[in-house]
Order: sequence, then C-alpha cells, then structure tokens
Amino acid sequence: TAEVMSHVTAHFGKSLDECREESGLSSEIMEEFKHFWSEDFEVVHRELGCAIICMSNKFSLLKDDTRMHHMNMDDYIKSFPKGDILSAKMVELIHNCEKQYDDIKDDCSRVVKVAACFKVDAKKEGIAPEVTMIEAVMEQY
Ligand code: BOM
Repeated sequence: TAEVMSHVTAHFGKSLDECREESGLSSEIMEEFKHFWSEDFEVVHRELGCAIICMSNKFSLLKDDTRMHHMNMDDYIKSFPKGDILSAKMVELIHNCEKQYDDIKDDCSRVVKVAACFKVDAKKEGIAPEVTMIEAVMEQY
C-alpha cells in the first residue's frame, strides 16, 4: 500500500546524502528523495539512476549485474510495518520494469528508466505515496 511505500521511501531516501558525490546528483535536480513521488518531478536524469544504484548498494538490494536482488529486496520491504503486504507486488513491478529495459547497457541510464517505469506502475496500482505521507514518517528513521 501507499502507506507502507511511504515508510520504505523515507528510509531508503536517507541514504541519498551519502551518494550525492559519487552519483553527481545535484540538489537542483533533486532536493530530497521524497520528491521522487511528486507529480511534477520527472524521473529522467542519468545521475538519479547512479544515485539509486549507490543507495541500493547500501542495503544490498542489487546483484553484481546491477539488477534487483529479489530475496534481499523482499526482506528489506518486509522489515517495515505491514511490509509483508507490499513486498511481493513491489518486487513484481520492479522486475517487470527491468525486463522492459534490459537492452540498455549503461547501468545508470537503465536504472533511471526502470525507476520511472516503476513510478508509473506503482501509481496505476495505487501504491504510490503522497509526499506528505512520506514527510509524516520521516522522523521515525
Ligand atoms: O534494475 C535495478 C533495480 C532498481 C530498483 C529500484 C527501483 C525503484 C527506485 C526508485 C523508488 C524508490 C522508492 C522506494 C525504495 C525502493 C527500494
């Protein structure tokens, strides 16, 4: 659900600061990770893809080929309140998006396309959080 996703985003987003330098993602492009879900934020910058790779690596969510580690992602989502009701759906949506962009060789460019696809599909499924929902749980992490 969107409520569970707000927790995952609030926690995951905390690692952005550690990844700013190596990803080259400026505050002008993305001020805070919660804006990923904002209606008027476009998921298009290659640097955001690099940042998502860096952030995911902090939690071992990717395999050596820079694709999602299904079991670790499942465990990570399940570590949040009511995470068990979101994990399977989220892993399914991300994997479905990965399959659509598997031909893109550049890891950062591919991951930002996968992330944009995931945002669209999560909205369709009604599991995308509002920025205000993320703000409401951020202090817990
Ligand atoms: O193939 C690479 C898979 C990358 C997985 C991450 C895609 C979604 C990232 C953007 C959204 C994040 C929101 C919450 C935390 C997800 C772990």
